[in-house]
Amino acid sequence: MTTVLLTGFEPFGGDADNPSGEAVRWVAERWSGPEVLVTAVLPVTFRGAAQRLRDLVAEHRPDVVIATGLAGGRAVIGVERVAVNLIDARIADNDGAQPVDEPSVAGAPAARFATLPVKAITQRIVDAGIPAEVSYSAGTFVCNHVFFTALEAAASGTRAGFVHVPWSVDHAPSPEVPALPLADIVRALEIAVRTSLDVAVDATATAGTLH
Ligand code: PCA
Repeated sequence: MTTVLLTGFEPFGGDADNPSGEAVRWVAERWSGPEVLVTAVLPVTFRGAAQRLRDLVAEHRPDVVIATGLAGGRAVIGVERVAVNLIDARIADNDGAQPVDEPSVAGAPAARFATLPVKAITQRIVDAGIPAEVSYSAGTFVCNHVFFTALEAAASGTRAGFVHVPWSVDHAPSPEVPALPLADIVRALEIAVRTSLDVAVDATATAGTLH
């Protein structure tokens, strides 16, 4: 049986909502298989989130792992390509911890690439009328830490990666902050899962940036 692990995050940084967690709950409600979908909403703590993800991977042995989180201020879905082995927390996590200049995983390489078909996912989300791009930095906070941990923890042959989402329209902290309808965020995550299951070889068109 093919198994997919899809995670979002709890609110953090004093916000009341996190669209990634809400969207993942919604994807779970709508999922009709035939693959098994396991979902979880992770705590925004360096210690707790990575451990929970490792536990979920060990328990369910998923074929696909997609972690998702909020990138407040971004206007489009960001399909992350690179996880760096670096924690440099600009704010405290929900435990009050604020580690600076520490590795995500001691002794591991400086960076790892997502093993999802990131270009195909991005293209299919755009084709569905939802703005998306390949992103080359997931930051240095809890999301990147979970992304790097997922790539370390996943068994070889597992496809793993991370998708950052903008604020949802209903919960954006102010009208000036870029946001997408929650339904579009949900659809984008469904496309990310389905494309990861169906597309064996990623697209080759450039998704690079000049700066
Ligand atoms: N976004 C944060 C952590 C949790 C989340 O949803 C990040 O981008 O690191």
